[in-house]
Amino acid sequence: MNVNLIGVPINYGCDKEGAQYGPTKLRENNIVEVMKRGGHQIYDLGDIDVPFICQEDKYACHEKMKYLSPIAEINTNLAHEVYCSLSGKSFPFVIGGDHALGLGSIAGCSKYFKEIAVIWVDAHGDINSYETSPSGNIHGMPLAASMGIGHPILTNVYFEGTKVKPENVYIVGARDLDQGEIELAKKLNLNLYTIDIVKNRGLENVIIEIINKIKDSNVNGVHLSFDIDVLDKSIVPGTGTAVDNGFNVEEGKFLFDKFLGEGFITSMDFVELNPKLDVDDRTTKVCIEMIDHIFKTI
Ligand code: 4U7
Ligand code: MN
Ligand code: MN
Ligand code: MN
Repeated sequence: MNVNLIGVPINYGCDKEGAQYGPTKLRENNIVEVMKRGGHQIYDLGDIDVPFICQEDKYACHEKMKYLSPIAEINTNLAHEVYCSLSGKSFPFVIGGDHALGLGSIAGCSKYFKEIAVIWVDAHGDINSYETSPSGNIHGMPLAASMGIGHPILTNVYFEGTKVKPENVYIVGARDLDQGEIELAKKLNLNLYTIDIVKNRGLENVIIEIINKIKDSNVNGVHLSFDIDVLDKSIVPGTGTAVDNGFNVEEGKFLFDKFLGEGFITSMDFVELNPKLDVDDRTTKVCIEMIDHIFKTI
């Protein structure tokens, strides 16, 4: 298949030095060659422009959200690149950078397919708004904003209104949810598969349930957003908000086998590598191993 590789060298969403070097680090480690091993035509579209904003201006646009204005701008550009990729029959593979970019990916996907499902694989829910966020970091908000919850500057990125309906959102592997996120998940009756649920019911059973639910829904596209912090803290030292009790590499690969093997995934994010926090490039190596697996499966 044709794949468009899109880098988003952003750390404004996590407000931590290092996440912006993810795309460069992955390219230095031959991500394009690795993706080609799966027999695909890979078009590296380079990086989305990320303007420099000084630390002093982080709250310039909103007192409870850091770097709101540049994040909205970057996501608008990303959304259009994803939309154009899909229009040109190329699979968008978006690498970060922090998870604030999920907002743009989903917006582009939504504009193209109209009705979409989102599978959010993450130790976190990323369903905060500025009212519930304990940090003000927008990488904890993209999924909420995509569902139309939060500040209008975020919810109206690329086009006005809701990008994905709550009933079409599936969160997998969560184990560090904030109080406001737990309450929102309940209120919206979200398909939330916490790590406890996954371990109780078994990863395969949970994945099969999600696949069946998606097949029974009337969506035309499925976006898979993979935050590497869903993997256990011990495996990914090079990520900004690592959490223990996570998946191992085999479980991560199994998840890709099942979801990608289904053939219904139409775009993907791969986010939150922070090379500055990494130890002996261990996390980069895990990322490359996962990406190798993804493109051999897809
Ligand atoms: B990531 C957090 F408070 N929930 O909102 C927040 F725990 O994209 C973390 O999943 C968000 O890595 C993590 O700041 C965002 C925190
Ligand atoms: Mn995330
Ligand atoms: Mn996370
Ligand atoms: Mn994180």
